[in-house]
Amino acid sequence: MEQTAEKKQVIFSGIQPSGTLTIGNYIGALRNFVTLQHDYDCIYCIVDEHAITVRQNPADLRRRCLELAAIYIASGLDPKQNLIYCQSHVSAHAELAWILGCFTYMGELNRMTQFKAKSAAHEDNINAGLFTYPVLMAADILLYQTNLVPVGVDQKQHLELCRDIAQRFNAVYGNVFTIPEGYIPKVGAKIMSLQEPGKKMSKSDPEDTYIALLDSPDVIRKKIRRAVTDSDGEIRFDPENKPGVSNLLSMISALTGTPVNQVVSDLQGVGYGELKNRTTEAVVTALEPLQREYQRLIADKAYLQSVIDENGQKASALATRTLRKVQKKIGFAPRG
Ligand code: ATP
Ligand code: LTN
Repeated sequence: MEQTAEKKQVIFSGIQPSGTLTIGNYIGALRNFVTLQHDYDCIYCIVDEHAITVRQNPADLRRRCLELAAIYIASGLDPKQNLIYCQSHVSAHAELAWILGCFTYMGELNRMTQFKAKSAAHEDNINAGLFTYPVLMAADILLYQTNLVPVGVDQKQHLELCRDIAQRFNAVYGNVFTIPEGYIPKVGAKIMSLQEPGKKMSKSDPEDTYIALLDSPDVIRKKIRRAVTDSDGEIRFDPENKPGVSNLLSMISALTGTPVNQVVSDLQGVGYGELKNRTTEAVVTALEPLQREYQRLIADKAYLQSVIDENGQKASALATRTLRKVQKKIGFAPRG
């Protein structure tokens, strides 16, 4: 992060290295990281500790951390201006999470819809980490005195809990934490699965339900051609009654920067085949430069490693400041 005379506000966000990133991650989160990077001091974390709340293969997890660093940079984030690093390299995250866990109620965590959904999907592994996941997320955010958190709408509930925890802590110990605000995009905050458009597109689901950022144009075309729509043949934006069609319209709108009603009127008189062609075109065009840059970066593992090493050290210095303050306020014995 560059030192400037005037202190900018702080942005923090994270993405789990739990699979191949999807167009949902891109539209809901990543591309907003890129737009916001010039106006804020930005910290973009690879949240590997969150990823292990679901069982991960070690070799895959290791590889995906560097891949995600490459995706961040390829999408346009400048690693000299933004902190791009791995959560597990900064031990303050886990340490603050422990403390904040003592300021979080079981009842609050029990209400989290992501916990309910993930425990239903992984019945054989409903672990305590999955339950306390939002506490670690709160620690991520609060460690950096974050003002703004760009995320998709599925993270809104976690963000509200983070604010509640911070306010509760501040009420006892004074103004220790900045209270963060969410930044949720107006269009594309929840891109839906191509096969079950009533469900969020997710990188942990089967291949044909999502478009991966690194899918070739051919694969993208095939997946969109097979996307579930409906049988009334009308192109109209109505997420409740026409989730499949509305999902494609949202993607076009978000990726081309055209208001949804304009996209709809441009498509009057054409069929779903043409809607799918236009969606494919919008996705392929948006991803082409990212993919090209990614291929160049991923060939240079030493560079990627140096980015996460250097940025991890800088993040650690920032995080430790808040952690020490918290430890002192709580009454932990001073260090000699
Ligand atoms: P997993 O399936 O492993 O839980 P995920 O695909 O939901 O992962 P995350 O790493 O949890 O992805 O999310 C990274 C960011 O992308 C978050 O800000 C999240 O809100 C956003 N995001 C995830 N899926 C979507 C989606 N379908 N539409 C819009 N934003 C999304
Ligand atoms: N829980 C988020 C990922 C995440 C995050 C964060 C996002 C972990 N820590 C801090 C914003 C800020 C998710 O998308 N599943």
